[in-house]
Amino acid sequence: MRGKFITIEGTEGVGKTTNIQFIQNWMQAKKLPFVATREPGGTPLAEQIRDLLLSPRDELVCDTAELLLMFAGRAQHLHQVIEPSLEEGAWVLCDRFTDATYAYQGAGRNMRDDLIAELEMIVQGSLRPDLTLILDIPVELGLKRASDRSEPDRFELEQTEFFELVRNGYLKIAEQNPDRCVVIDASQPLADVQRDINIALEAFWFSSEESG
Ligand code: Z5A
Repeated sequence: MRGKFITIEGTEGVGKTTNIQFIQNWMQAKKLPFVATREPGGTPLAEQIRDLLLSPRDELVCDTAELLLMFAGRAQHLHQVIEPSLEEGAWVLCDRFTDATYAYQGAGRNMRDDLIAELEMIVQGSLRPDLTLILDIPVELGLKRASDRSEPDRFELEQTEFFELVRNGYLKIAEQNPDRCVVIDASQPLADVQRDINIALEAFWFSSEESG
């Protein structure tokens, strides 16, 4: 049976990396074969594209180049990792996917949704995540958490207003895709965030089992 595709999303410092380990533990407890991966990245070529995208640089990266690089990495990642894993029956847990493109390049950089949708169709066909957990947090709190942890990358050098647009972009995606997306209040203490993630995973598991 084909595996399930789960993505985790949110603005900077929401706790994706922290909670991915928790989700992996949940999958292990269910004895599910799974692959954990990330975007941009996930293959040697796509990781090189990630470096190009995230390294701060003097040259201004134009919005179209940024968008195309995101989808170039995604095409390779899908071809080499995501599609074959799902096909073999593994669950795929991905740290960010195309919702990030709608949120960052679409809402954040003001690129047209129909243009992103066209690239999405070319690169993914009909493939969409089965479940998306959107960790939501006030922007200032996320930026503080991220800056306490590491040096800023090219995206983290953006202004607060940019991340407000991105956050609203994610909330709009959740509103438009209520069957696929679950918004988790990530400003809570970690134990409460993980309780809510567990509820979302169990509900998804139950409905997947029901539908065979
Ligand atoms: N991007 C894009 O523009 N378009 C696209 O299509 C895609 C991506 C796919 C790389 O993403 C960049 O690519 C990203 C968008 C862009 N922008 N940036 N930067 P990334 O996912 O690799 O990088 P990130 O968003 O910066 O993730 P992050 O900084 O690694 O944050 P995180 O994983 O969500 O957070 P964390 O490391 O788990 O937690 C941050 C700190 O908070 C850490 O010290 C934790 O211990 C702490 N933490 C976590 N949860 C809690 C709670 N509940 N309470 C207290 N403290 C907590």
